[in-house]
Amino acid sequence: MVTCQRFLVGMLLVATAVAIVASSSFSQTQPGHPGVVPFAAKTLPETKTERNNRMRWWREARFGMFIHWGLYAVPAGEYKGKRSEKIGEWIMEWANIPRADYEQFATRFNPVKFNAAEWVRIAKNAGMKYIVITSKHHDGFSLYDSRVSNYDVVDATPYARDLIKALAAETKRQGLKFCFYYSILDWHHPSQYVDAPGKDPTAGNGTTKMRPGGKEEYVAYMKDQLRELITAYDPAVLWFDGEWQDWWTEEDGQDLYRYVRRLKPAIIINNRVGKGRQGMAGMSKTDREYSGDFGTPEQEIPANGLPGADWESCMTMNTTWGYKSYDDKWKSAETIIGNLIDIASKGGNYLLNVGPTADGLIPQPSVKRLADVGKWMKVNGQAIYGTTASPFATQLPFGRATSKPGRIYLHVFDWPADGRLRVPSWGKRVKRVYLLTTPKHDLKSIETDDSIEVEVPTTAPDKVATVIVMDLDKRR
Ligand code: JFZ
Repeated sequence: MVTCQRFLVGMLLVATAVAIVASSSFSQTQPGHPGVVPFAAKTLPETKTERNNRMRWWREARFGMFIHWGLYAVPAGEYKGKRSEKIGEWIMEWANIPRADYEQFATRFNPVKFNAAEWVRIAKNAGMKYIVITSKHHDGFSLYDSRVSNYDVVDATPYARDLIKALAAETKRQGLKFCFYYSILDWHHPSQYVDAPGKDPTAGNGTTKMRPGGKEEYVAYMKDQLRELITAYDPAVLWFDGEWQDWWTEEDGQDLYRYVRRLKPAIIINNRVGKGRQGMAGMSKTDREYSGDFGTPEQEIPANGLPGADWESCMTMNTTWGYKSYDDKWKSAETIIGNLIDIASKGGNYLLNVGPTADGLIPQPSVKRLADVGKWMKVNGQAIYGTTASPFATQLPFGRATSKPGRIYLHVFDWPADGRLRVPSWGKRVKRVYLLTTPKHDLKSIETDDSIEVEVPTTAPDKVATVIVMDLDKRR
């Protein structure tokens, strides 16, 4: 009796899978598409020096722009009058939108106001050194001209032009690094379906199931897309996501890591390619070797520095990654500057997000705050770029610190009312102390047995964070 039932369940599953495949009018061509360049079999292991050379630009950059853009900007957080506190790019999940209905948004995605030069100018002017844009998010829609899918901006939208091509060229023209976000979870690919109570099997969901034999096809599809993304747009970072599926393993992650690094040995890949990441804290577990070059805390900043670890905290400017017309919970420019300083003082990078509208504009509240951050970075950038973590064992009561060889930058948030800044000794002798903005004017300082007292102006030169430089006595 049991066997018959199991057979019936099996048949039902296959039937469902077949139904799902048929449900989407958009086909996914088979892997091995003609015209894709052959695979370069280059050995991977790299020396510490080679790794340091590969990671150098990224470690020195410290500040990047994340761009979540796609079909979800069309409903902008509302579906059939239904709104949600949930993140906008997950509308296919929380509004339980079947694949065939969600695809209709493509017919309304026409970003005629998109201006690649303006977007890159906004990032560059804010002091950002690299841009990471969603080439394909969980909804499976490709924001570039994919030759292995016609569910993309060129074949499926009235815009019908390759957005990514324009942005990649402009990013490089203005001297920033161009990078991609790519989701392993794919709510559109016929290999995956949803088996959750009350959910349409073709809607979005935190987890999907893989139909029998679907994984090989899907991995080949991903590899085809990643090859065309790398060979056509030459990204400096691959920022994977959606890896928390039970059908995705660390071995899959290691294989994909090797595949991508062999296509472009200098590329940098985050730890969401494999299974190492521990939730929102984002750093990789240590019970074994996990694939990926850097940890990815999300919407949070580690309490303390992570010496020797490469990590990057990604964060929204309001409470959504993808555009929602009604999300106005914007962080202040002061908070964003404080986060950047806090993250740099702990040896990390800050990947700050914008969610453009469907007609191609970065929301004005984001533009305004990024311009304000840029004003601070124009004056104080040297205290962020190319710095390493604070040398102080404990958190400074008045702010944070960043380091360079022979120099400490103090970032003072809470200015001493008595005009005396007390810096705990940390074993180094200070040669000179001065405001970053007045390098020729020394500030008086006296060393006590456990601190250095610096005489500072009565009012804070910068109301957000004033940088004081301490040049160290190299002799000891
Ligand atoms: C993921 C995406 O789902 C989200 O849409 C956005 O792209 C963000 C940058 O990354 O968000 C996550 C990822 C992991 C968890 C929660 C949200 N998690 O581990 O709980």
